[in-house]
Amino acid sequence: MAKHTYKFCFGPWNISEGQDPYGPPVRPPQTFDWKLAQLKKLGFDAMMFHDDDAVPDIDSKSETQIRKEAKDLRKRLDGEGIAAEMVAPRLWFAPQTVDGAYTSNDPKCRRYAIDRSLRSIDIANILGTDILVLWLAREGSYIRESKNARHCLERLVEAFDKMLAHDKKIRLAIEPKPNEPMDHAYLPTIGHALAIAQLTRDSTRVGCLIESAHAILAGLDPADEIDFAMAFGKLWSLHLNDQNGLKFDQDKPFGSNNLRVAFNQVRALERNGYGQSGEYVCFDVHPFRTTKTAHWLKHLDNSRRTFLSLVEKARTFDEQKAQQLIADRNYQDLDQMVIEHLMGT
Ligand code: GLO
Ligand code: MG
Repeated sequence: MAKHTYKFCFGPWNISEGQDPYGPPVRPPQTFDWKLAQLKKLGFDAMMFHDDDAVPDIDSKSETQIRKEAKDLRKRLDGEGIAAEMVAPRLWFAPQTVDGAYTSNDPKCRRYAIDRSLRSIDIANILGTDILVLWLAREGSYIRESKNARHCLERLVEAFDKMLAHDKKIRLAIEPKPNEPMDHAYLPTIGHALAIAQLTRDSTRVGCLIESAHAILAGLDPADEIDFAMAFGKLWSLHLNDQNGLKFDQDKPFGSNNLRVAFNQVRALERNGYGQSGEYVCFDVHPFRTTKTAHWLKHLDNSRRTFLSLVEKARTFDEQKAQQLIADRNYQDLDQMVIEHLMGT
């Protein structure tokens, strides 16, 4: 098994203030500069960007202004030695995205979503990343009869094709999530993301991003999703976190809920050589709402600590002994062996 070191990142939204549908923020908002400084202090390598994290109020700005601000940001990032891991169009805030973005029933809104995505690609170019992440937040329905799912898939393909044509190098990493905010999303799993790639003008540039919590919400094991995506060479980014069952998207620290599921994700990453083509390990985690300002960055540092401990656990797992137990179909002892390995006994 090739040994290598991992590179880590998170996004400015992962230093969140604690607002939820039932209550206001509980930590004071901080500037982007402060968040960038914390990322550097924590020793992370890169930052993820929504288009409007990179260029605030993007909808009110001209293409020239957007490019100028992106260039200024690039200079700052270079100065700090921080890379941009990806750019993602935030297609779920604007009034034009109320009924979906690429799959809205209103053609004007679909046009807005595509235009904004093309601007995001321009920003990605300037920031020096070839990855556009597409979390398709509102591409689904609350009411099944409100949209024609077949047309919606065609509209998704049309939008992806426009992005692929806009820039010959850009790669689209689809981040599937089965629900929330929608009742049902059109691309709920990695299988759906990789299947729709086949309908686009360049399937080699349409891949995916796995988020642990999203796989769990789909009732799947994130480790199997990792193996599946990597069998296609299509896992271009990763949002590690944790999730306690079928609830709202919790974005808990990595390993917080189920250490064994986390261990198996790390094993899958190790056996497939994730990171060896420059991919980053991103933590899409949020502080618990109860978190005091003084402990505001713990979830990020702790997720990385857990990840690195689990890399050690994966590398020191007695594969030979495991193989013997497997050959003997003694899965009972294999199960116990994993438990004791994780407990350090
Ligand atoms: C929400 C998603 C979200 C995306 C991010 C990047 O459930 O995980 O955090 O990862 O907006 O597009
Ligand atoms: Mg995510």
